[in-house]
Amino acid sequence: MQQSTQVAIIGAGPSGLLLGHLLARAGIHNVILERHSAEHVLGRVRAGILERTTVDLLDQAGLAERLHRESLVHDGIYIAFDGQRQHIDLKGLSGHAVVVYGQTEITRDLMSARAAAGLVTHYEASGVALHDFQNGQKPWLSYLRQGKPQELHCDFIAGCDGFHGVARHSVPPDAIRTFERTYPFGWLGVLADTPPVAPELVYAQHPRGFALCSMRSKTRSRCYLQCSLTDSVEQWSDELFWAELRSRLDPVSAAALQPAPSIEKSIAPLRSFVAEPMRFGKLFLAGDAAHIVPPTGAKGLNLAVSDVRYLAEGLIEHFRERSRVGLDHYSARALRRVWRAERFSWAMTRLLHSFPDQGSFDHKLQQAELDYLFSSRAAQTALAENYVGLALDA
Ligand code: RFL
Ligand code: PHB
Repeated sequence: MQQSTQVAIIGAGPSGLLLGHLLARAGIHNVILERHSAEHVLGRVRAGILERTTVDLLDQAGLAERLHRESLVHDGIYIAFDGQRQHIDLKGLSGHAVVVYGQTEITRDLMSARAAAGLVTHYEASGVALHDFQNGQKPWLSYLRQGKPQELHCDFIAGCDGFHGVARHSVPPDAIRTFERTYPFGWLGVLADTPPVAPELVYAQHPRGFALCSMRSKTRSRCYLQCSLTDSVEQWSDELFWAELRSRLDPVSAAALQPAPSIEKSIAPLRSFVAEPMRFGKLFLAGDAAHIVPPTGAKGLNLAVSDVRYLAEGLIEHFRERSRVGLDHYSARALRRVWRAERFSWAMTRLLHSFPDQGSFDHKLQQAELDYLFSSRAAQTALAENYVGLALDA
């Protein structure tokens, strides 16, 4: 079967769904192709922290009604180190707070808005392949639905298909440059119905490894432990997880920890990755398809949202005014913000994790950096400004 649309979007994660929503609001027809089922997409537990720029955009797009009802506003975070817990007053230092609202909930809100507007998402679309996006012709996608071959013809393709997606891999190797750092550890995450150990997130540096106590609500915690890349989820019983978490926290946080059965448990490797540019003719990459940050800075989803905002602006300008300016600037504009978030995410990762190959000098520097952070308002301000999210380019 052959279909056509103005913008064909690959991937129904937050990037693809949000782009589809912003375009549809501007009267631009779009179709999303997603490899997995809607249930599978909703079952992935991921991000939890939203920057104000993300909340503002969701607000402007009419998507934040439930978010305002159910999210938690956090004016600060804690950093635990050497038996102490230091409060970083994000709001006091930067003027802004962050919002706790799970990626699952944003995805659910976006899916409901898309269904209510009658917009088309083809779930379980397999074998998506990209054609004619670089040669000045009209691009199109081929794929299979229930085993039957399909074609989707379009003016532009948006590759919102995450790090392992097909879009970036379809670009000829000589047209793309990639920058990557992998880390010699992963994060083991547990979701459980137990009250958070503190009213705000606790990031802990400890000789046994990094730990993070985050949350989804006042009764549901999301906690992470730095783990070995060779660890498997089966090796980590709930008892072992909570005991290890307790051992890495400061005494005040540890005393508040109430172990509970896990609802979800998963391991994610940590990676820094950027692909340049983010445009190839009529193909645009957005979100994790173009870049990955280690989760320590809570930036991945927020970057996906800022990419989508820039891309939607460019596409809307193109279809309304026949102007190429926004699309021509998309890649450079998005990458500027991406690299600043890459820097911050790398710095937070380096500051808070134990690196197996770290020598005694590096270890001392890490301790000195935390000591400086605990005692300097300027250092805390720099952290706060980045954590709450840098302003978007005009
Ligand atoms: P996604 O969410 O990976 O969605 C991509 C979608 O594309 C589909 N797909 C395909 N569809 C069709 N054909 C193909 N060939 C396809 N290949 C893939 C996939 O099935 C999927 O549905 O990318 P997107 O939309 O760019 O969104 C990015 C975010 O998901 C990601 O950056 C964040 O989750 C990162 N992240 C965090 N970000 C934050 O801003 N704040 C946080 O607090 C935060 N915490 C985290 C995180 C990521 C984590 N993990 C698991 C890596 C915590 C963790 C543990
Ligand atoms: C989360 O709640 O999942 C979360 C919060 C902060 C991070 C990473 C993950 O830095």
